[in-house]
Amino acid sequence: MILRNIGTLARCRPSGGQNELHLIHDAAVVWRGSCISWVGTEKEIPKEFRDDPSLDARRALVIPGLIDCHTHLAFGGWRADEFEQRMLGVTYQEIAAKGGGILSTVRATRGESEDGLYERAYKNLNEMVQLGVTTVECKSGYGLTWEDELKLLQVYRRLREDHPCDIISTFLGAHTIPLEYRENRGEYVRRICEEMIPEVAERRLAEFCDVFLEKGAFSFDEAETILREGVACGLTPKIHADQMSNGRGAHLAAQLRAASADHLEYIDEEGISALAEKKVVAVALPFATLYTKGPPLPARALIEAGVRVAVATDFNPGTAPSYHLPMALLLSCTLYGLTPHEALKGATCFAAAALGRDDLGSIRVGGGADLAVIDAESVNQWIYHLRPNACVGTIKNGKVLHQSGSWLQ
Ligand code: DI6
Ligand code: FE
Repeated sequence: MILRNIGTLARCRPSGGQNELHLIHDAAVVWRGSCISWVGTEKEIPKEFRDDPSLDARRALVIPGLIDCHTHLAFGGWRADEFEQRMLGVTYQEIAAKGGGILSTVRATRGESEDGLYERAYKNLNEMVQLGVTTVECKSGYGLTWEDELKLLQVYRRLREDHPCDIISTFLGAHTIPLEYRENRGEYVRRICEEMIPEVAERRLAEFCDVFLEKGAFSFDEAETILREGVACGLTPKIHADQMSNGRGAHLAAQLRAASADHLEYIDEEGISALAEKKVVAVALPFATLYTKGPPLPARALIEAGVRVAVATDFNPGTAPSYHLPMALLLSCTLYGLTPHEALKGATCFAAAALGRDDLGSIRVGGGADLAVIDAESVNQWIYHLRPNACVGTIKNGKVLHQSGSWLQ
């Protein structure tokens, strides 16, 4: 298949800085099966491909299929009532201290069946596809008993089998201390380490192990214990780090050579150097900043230090109730000062890096044909306009999953 008549192609290769998108104008992409066989200008399409069937991109912008590298995709219920409270001035921590917040979603999730959670997550994924998303990282963390964590991880396993998107699972049993263990948190940490992590690893239910290192959640020492146990069992660490206070989460991520350190609104200069030195990807989550009215991530300082900054939604019912990744890209510009080009690199090949997946997130020969066709004349125009139906086509492994308008004719 040839996708021709591409106005601008953003290849987003891993080389180069945050703003280097490896653009080609008047481009074409050729794939056979699920794999890209050729990329270049339309004029140069080699003879051997010229008679392949083709799709007309109608001068659109074509980018790699977007990667949402941090979501809590499956959960029960919503928390719109808490949102109203927060707008009236009650803080996230105050709500959590009264048994709301994460614990309220834990109650709702425990009350849901695996099938119910699966159906809802599947629908949400389909809406993400319409925005150009083709790969989604999904965290457990709203079960907090082995049975309920397993239920969430099974949902992700089924999605991995049934849904055309790439689904990457993360075990987040250490999201918060469940109510039953509030007086005995050591016992919960022990259970995570001795009972849950080995089973998750053995049954290959997740690739990553994540911890919410924060006041009211897990301490530095607890996070270190849990993540080291994960490493011992073959799970790569990720950390919810320095989100609402500086808990030296970036340092721990660097020490453990985590795949990513996520949030980081309260990171300090030393933390930035630590991430840079150990090449840990920083994951910016602007919806969470927006909804909690948190301070901005020092994105410019991170980039200048040489840290790759990924951008993701953090989709969850508390601090980021949206899976609109293009809107997260816009917010990473307005809140953190990224440029649209830098933001796009953060949701493509740097997001792939946060997932340890070099095979994803860029348009190159030999890579999977994961593409989003955007009806905009440039990356700047696309992000700045935030037009609701800008994504007119989504292609995953060479198959068209979403199409709108008449670009295919
Ligand atoms: N940080 C967040 O922003 C979410 N989890 C986390 O570790 C919040 C999750 C929630 O409020 O339900
Ligand atoms: Fe999160």
